[in-house]
Amino acid sequence: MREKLEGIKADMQKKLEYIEDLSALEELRLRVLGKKGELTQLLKSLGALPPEERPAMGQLVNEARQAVEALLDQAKKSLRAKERDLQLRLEAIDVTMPGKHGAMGHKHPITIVTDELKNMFLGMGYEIAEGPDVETDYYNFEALNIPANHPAKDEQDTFYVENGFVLRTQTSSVQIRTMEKKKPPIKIIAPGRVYRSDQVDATHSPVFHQLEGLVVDRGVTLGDLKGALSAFARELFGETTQVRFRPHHFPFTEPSAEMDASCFFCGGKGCRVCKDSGWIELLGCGVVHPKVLSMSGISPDEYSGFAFGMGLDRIAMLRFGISDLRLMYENDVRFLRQF
Ligand code: 2NM
Repeated sequence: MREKLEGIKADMQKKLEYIEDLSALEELRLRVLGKKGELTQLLKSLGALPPEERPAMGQLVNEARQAVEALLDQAKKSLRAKERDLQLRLEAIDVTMPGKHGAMGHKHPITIVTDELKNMFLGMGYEIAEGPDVETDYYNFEALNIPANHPAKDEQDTFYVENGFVLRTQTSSVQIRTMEKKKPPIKIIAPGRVYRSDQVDATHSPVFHQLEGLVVDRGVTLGDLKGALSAFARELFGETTQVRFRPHHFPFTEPSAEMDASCFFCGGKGCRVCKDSGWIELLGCGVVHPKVLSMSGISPDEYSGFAFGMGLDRIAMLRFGISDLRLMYENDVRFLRQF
């Protein structure tokens, strides 16, 4: 009996050396201490001994049982610790590993320029106004004092949608809508897409972008227009920029002008950017026609205003040295990635 017990203990100690996980340990425990385990069987067999031998043997078996349980306990603790170590190692995060970089998009050059100009005008106290791309004939032409027989209304220039709607040919319609809704003082810019039925080439596209501005208040003069727009030109092209105004004609302004800025590239000496003229044509402008004010419900006797409009595509091309407008609408990533 004594030998058997020693044998069980020794066997257990040997097996424990090879056990690597908790489930194998449990298997071993059942084999020794389970209902049909070796020790349990031994304990049962005590009944067959003569009564005087039973207490001593019983004590021996119990001691062996305690020793085996202690061994199992110890093994269990060290296996648990080993498993936790492994788990911690597997779950460890190496914060020094380089991160995964998602592909970043790029802003379109027209978006960059639009954002910059918006910020310049916001800084001068303008608000940003928006309106629909699909317009009525009234807002796109009539309210701007463009008569029914005006060449701009020709189907060759304007996209007509069904039921007399048009794709707006300038963002002035946004300004008309603002004048109808709001009392002066009005000080807004309207950037956005505009549409004209143009043949595509290096400088023309049926979709392009404009930024128009409108200021209406008591006592607004041509002098205010010149001051505001030359300040804008200096912010856009630099402090030393000169401007000049050339007489022009628009149905919605009187007087009307075009404004040139001295070339930011050569400073006015003449270069390929300004085509040797020293000047860059920047925008159209004028004093809002009294008829335009009164049609939108603003009394021209009480109020006056100035307005201006510029092409954002052309400014983006100048800014980034882009020579062909078509590049801006092809969305070739090799082009877009450069901005
Ligand atoms: C331009 C040039 C000159 C203009 C006029 C108006 C309005 F709504 F007040 F009549 N909005 N924009 C205007 C004036 C636009 O673009 C070259």
